[in-house]
Amino acid sequence: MQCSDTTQSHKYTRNLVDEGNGKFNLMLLCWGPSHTSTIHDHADAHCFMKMLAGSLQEVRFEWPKGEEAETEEGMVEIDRNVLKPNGVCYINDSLGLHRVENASHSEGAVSLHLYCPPFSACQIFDERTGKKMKCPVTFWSKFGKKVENGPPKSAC
Ligand code: 2CO
Ligand code: FE2
Repeated sequence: MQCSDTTQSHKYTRNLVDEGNGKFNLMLLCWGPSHTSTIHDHADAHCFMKMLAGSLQEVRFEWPKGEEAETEEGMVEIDRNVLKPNGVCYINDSLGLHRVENASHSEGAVSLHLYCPPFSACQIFDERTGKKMKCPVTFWSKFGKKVENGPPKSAC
């Protein structure tokens, strides 16, 4: 399956593999060198992740405090994990937020993600202020076919 030409884009791509009859989304994420996600939540879903190739760093953060949480200190980092090939990781909203980054400037990475239940929007956070924004999550390809005319990239 063609995943994407990650050397031509500035953002990792999300590639839907299976919808699990509406019960989950299984997807491959393809990361070019230095690609990174924003800080995001997982819309009350379980998120299981396994590294298939390359390596990624996961940085976890606390939820900003309060409803209108804008902090002067910035968001609080709680953990940092390096995921090597075959490494697994799990997160849900009760464990905090995370940012996932390909720290390599030369190698790509591929990770397999299972979200249960599936979601089509999540919240993203500004690390400096804690301010959050809802954003849709989109697919670069579905079932091996590139999604045409869709938004090119997810904001997450
Ligand atoms: N949750 C992000 C996404 O689905 C990827 S980081 O790993 O959970 O785009
Ligand atoms: Fe995530």
